[in-house]
Amino acid sequence: MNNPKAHKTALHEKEGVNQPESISKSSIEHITNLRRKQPSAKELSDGILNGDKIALSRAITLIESTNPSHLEKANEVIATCLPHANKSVRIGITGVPGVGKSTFIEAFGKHLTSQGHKVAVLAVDPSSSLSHGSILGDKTRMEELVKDENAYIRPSASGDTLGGVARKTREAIILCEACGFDTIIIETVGVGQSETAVHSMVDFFLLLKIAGAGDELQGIKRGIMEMADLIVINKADGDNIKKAKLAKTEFNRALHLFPAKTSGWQPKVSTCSAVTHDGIDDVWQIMNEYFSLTKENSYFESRRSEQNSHWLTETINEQLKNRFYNRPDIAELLSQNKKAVQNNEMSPFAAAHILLEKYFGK
Ligand SMILES: Nc1nc2c(ncn2[C@@H]2O[C@H](COP(=O)(O)OP(=O)(O)O)[C@@H](O)[C@H]2O)c(=O)[nH]1
Ligand SMILES: [Mg+2]
Repeated sequence: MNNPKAHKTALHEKEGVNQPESISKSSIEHITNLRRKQPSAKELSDGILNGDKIALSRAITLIESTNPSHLEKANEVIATCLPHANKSVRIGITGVPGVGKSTFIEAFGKHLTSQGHKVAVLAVDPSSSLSHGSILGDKTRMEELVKDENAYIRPSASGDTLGGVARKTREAIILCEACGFDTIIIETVGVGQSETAVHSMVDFFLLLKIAGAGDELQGIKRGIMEMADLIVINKADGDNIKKAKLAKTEFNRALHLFPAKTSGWQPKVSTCSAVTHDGIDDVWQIMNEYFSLTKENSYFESRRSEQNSHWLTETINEQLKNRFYNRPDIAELLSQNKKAVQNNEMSPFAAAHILLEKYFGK
C-alpha cells in the first residue's frame, strides 16, 4: 500500500493517500484549457448572442479594463453586439442609502422574471470604486434575484471619473441587451452628478423615497424631482402606511408645479412596500403606461437617438482628456507649468495654450 517513491504532489501529501480516481483526466484538461485561453472577440460575442452570462461577464470585464490592449477587443465585441441591442426598456432607480433600493430591485426584479422578463441590474456608483460596487455588498439583499436564471446582476464598474464609470455602464447596457435581457435596471446612489449620468442613459427614471416627518420636500434636490417620471414612497407597510399616503399627496402636489415634460407624461407618485410587495405591480403598470405613451408619440425613439449623440460627445470628451493627461511629456510639462502659474510667472491661460499646442503638435 505504501509507496515511498510516490511522486509528491498536492494530492499526494499524506503518505498512503493517493489521488482519487474520481478526478477525470478530461475535466482536468478542460479546466487547464479554460485557464490558458483568453476568449477571442468572436467567441465572446457569439456567447453573448447565445445568452451566455459567463461570456457577458467576461466581456463587461474587458470593457472595464484600463489595459489599452483590451480596448480594441472590447470595441469589436460591442460593434458585433450593437445591432442586437436596443430591444429593451431601460429604467434608472435612485434614492438615498437605506431607502430600500436593493430590496425594491429584488422584489421588482422577481416580479418581472415571474412574468417571463429577463432582467439585468447594473449600477453607477463612482463612490464605490474602492469597495467594488454597492451592489456586491448588497447581494445578500438580492438573494433570490442573484439565483434567478433570468436575472443578471453586475456591481458598479470602478473608475476614477464619473464619466468613465458611466460610459462603461452604457456599454454594458448594450451587451446585456444583446444577451437577451429586455429590462435593464440601472441603480445609483446619487453621489455627485451620477443621477444626471444615469438619467441620460435610461428611458424611465424612478426616485425612491420614504415618508418622513411631514417635511418630504426638504433636502430634495429640485433637479432630481424634475428628472423623475415616478416617485415611489417605499416602506409603505405596518405603521408607515398612513404617513406614506400623506407623503404621496404632498409629492403629487409638488410635481404638478413643475412645467410639463416634453415626453407628454405627467410624473406620478405611488406607494409600495419592497418587503410585503404591496404596490410593486402598480409600479410596473405605471411604467408600462409611460412606455406605451412615449412609444406612441415617438418620444421614446427620439430620446434614445438624442442620448446616443450625447454619449458620442461624452466619449470623445472623456477620451481626449484621458489621452491628454496620460501622455508622459504632457504630464511633465503640466507640472512645470503649474509651478510657474502658482508663482505668477505665467498666466493660467498662456500655460494651457502652450500645453494644448504641444499636444496637438503645433
Ligand atoms: N419595512 C420595510 N423595510 C424595508 C423596505 N425596503 C427596505 N427595507 C429595509 O430598509 C433597509 C435598507 O434597505 P436597502 O435595500 O439595503 O436600501 P438601499 O441602501 O437603498 O439599497 C433594510 O434593512 C431593508 O430591510 C420596505 O418596503 N419596508
Ligand atoms: Mg443598496
